[in-house]
Amino acid sequence: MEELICQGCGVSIQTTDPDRAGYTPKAAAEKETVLCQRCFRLKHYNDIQDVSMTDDDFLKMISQIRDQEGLVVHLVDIFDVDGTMIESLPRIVGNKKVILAANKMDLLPKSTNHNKLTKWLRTAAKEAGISVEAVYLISSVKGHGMSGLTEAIEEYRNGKDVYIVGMTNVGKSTFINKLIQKTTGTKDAITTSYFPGTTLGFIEIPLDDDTALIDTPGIVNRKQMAHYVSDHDLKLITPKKEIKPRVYQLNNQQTLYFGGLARLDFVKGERQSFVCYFSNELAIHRTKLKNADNLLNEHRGGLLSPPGHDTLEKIPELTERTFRLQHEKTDIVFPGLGWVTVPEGGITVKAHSPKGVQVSLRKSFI
Ligand SMILES: Nc1nc2c(ncn2[C@@H]2O[C@H](COP(=O)(O)OP(=O)(O)OP(=O)(O)O)[C@@H](O)[C@H]2O)c(=O)[nH]1
Ligand SMILES: [Mg+2]
Repeated sequence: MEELICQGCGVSIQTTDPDRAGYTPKAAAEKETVLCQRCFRLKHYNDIQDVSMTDDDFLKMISQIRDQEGLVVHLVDIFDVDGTMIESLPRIVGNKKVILAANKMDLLPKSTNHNKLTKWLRTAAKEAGISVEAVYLISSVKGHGMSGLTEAIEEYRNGKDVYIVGMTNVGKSTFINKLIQKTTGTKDAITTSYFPGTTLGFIEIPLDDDTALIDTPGIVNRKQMAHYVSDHDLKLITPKKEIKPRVYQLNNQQTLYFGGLARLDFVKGERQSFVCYFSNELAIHRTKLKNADNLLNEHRGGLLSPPGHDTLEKIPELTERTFRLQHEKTDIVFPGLGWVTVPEGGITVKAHSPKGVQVSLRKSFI
């Protein structure tokens, strides 16, 4: 019998063990369009079932691409470039031509300078050990930038297969769905969700008689905030609309709390503005540095949430790191949560984030 693949997530279908990935009741497996039970539940109830696949299982699957010919489209999430650019990508997928596409552009302010951002991304890719043929800025949800990217794919694929590769949750499946919708009119062909780790196997979308566009499972990055927060909190910290930057004029010895998930202390330097790019729904609180510890102890899970009261236990303790900002326009990045742009240099800040989610600095990209 030919192996059946779930059309939603690419997992191999099995009808014997409800607790294992790919389970489908026998009757459902005989239908024309086969969907595993997990995809069915995600689609209809937005409810995610855990699967017993390790991070290594995912990585091994992606590594199968190494021996194939084709073009790689590396999708990153523009809201979390640091957490989604794959270090040394060629080591995983082999030496192939790579197009870099930064997805979720609809989240950045409309005034964002695209030329500057494209250059910034090219440099970031180079620093990550990836040499790219071209860089595209897209929004898979809105469809922005898609035609330029599809033309480039056609040009660079040289009549070969195309692999859409990226960390979990960057929008690979959403991107392919948009392409399918544009060509056939069918909506939401593949399963997508805001949970990381949705796609479990390769899903081939034929391009012509011999070649295909292939959706792949995401690579897991444990440094992402998404792995430490509850489903409810993940929904809240994930921006859905264009981010409205929130600007705070701070004196030194003042602190900003981003919910109760992260914190930035202005330790030393002249009064200046801190421009915050986070989900519009995430509450930001300003307090005096000397009161900051108390505030957290008393109000974490309440005024300072997320984390919600019931999910406090899940989040690791906040750990701190001190940075001296030398240059103008630096972003202090809380991976997966957002960033704070400091327009002028010459100040000292202390950034707090859950243990495992490491704060970093970058040259501002907006
Ligand atoms: N704002 C915004 N959200 C997007 C965009 N593209 C995808 N998303 C959202 O990002 C989340 C993840 O999308 P998926 O398409 O499932 O991501 P994936 O890369 O296939 O994830 P895995 O299969 O887990 O590796 C979903 O909540 C999508 O709605 C976009 O262009 N803009
Ligand atoms: Mg997917």
